[in-house]
Amino acid sequence: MQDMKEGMLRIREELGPEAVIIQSRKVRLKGLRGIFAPRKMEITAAVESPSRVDFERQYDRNVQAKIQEELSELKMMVNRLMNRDFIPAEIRDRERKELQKWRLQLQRQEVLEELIDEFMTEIQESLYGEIQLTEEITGLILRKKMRKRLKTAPEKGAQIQVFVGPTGVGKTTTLAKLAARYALYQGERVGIITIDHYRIGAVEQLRTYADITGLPLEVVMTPRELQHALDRLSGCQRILIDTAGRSTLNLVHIQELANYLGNLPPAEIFMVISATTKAQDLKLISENFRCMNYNRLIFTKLDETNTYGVLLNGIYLTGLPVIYITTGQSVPDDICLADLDKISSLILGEEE
Ligand SMILES: Nc1nc2c(ncn2[C@@H]2O[C@H](COP(=O)(O)OP(=O)(O)O)[C@@H](O)[C@H]2O)c(=O)[nH]1
Ligand SMILES: [Mg+2]
Repeated sequence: MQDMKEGMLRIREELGPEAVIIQSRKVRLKGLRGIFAPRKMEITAAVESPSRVDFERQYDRNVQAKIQEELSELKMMVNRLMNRDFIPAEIRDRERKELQKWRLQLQRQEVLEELIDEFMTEIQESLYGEIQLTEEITGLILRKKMRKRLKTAPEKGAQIQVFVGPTGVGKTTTLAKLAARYALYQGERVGIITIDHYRIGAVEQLRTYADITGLPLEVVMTPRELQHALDRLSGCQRILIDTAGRSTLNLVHIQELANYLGNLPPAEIFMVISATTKAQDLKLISENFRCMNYNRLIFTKLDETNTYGVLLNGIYLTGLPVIYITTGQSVPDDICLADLDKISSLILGEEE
């Protein structure tokens, strides 16, 4: 080749428009001829593989789209902030009043103050400068935010189900309700174990239920006995384990009970909480019983209170789903699956 221009043309012809020059230099032809002839041009070129080129183009497009997206988000935020300044004072007052009304409603329902603050901030943020608040709109947004936090899970129905929690909350009664459901309604083979031998009359209470339903009952006094009882009941599709209610403040007793459960195969461990529990006590319960590795919640005694914040608080503090709600002393009737829409309505004061 004589010069660069000719080189470029030939490269394009042979390798296509994607070709790039990697190196060029002037060389002499070999032998005697080379000494007298003008120097020739040697060009090294290469073609990038099309897949790599495509990939880089796509990558650039993605980056551009992302930047575009972030820009429009920023624009929207600036617009909102600017609009906010134009909201007349009387409308802003109205907003404050609306939020205050809902704050009071949540306080009446004994929702934790920190959770109420979170809700109020979230409502304000989702409205910022876009629409004017009315009671209806705030209510709808609050319901949506609340619904997002409330959690349930499908009735998992693990073979082994354990009931733990403070004293007198309804562990034994709830176990009896579920045992009857499984045995009578679902026709399952059910076995019951109790590690509650501390309280006089505790075993008798369960024995009465077991006798009525004709279910085998094992009473265990040590962790090793628990293992034996599980072996004896291994033919059962369902093994329900009752535990002694322990004072929330007695960490030694709670740990003692946790030792029983340490070697248990995977199980549903229900923390049973009374709906009449005070908000501050609920914090203690959720923390002090943690060593029991409970993984689901049951709320009892909803028939004994008109404040339902405890359900929301319980889910918020433990991060766990609520599965059952109990609403009375009647075995086996007074139990149902948790209905989150209903719980939200109760907390928002929309249902009696
Ligand atoms: N009102 C009402 N009482 C309940 C409910 N569940 C249990 N109880 C009562 O609460 C008391 C204590 O129940 P128990 O099962 O012995 O509690 P445990 O100590 O946790 O085992 C008993 O009188 C039960 O009848 C409920 O959902 N509503
Ligand atoms: Mg009991």
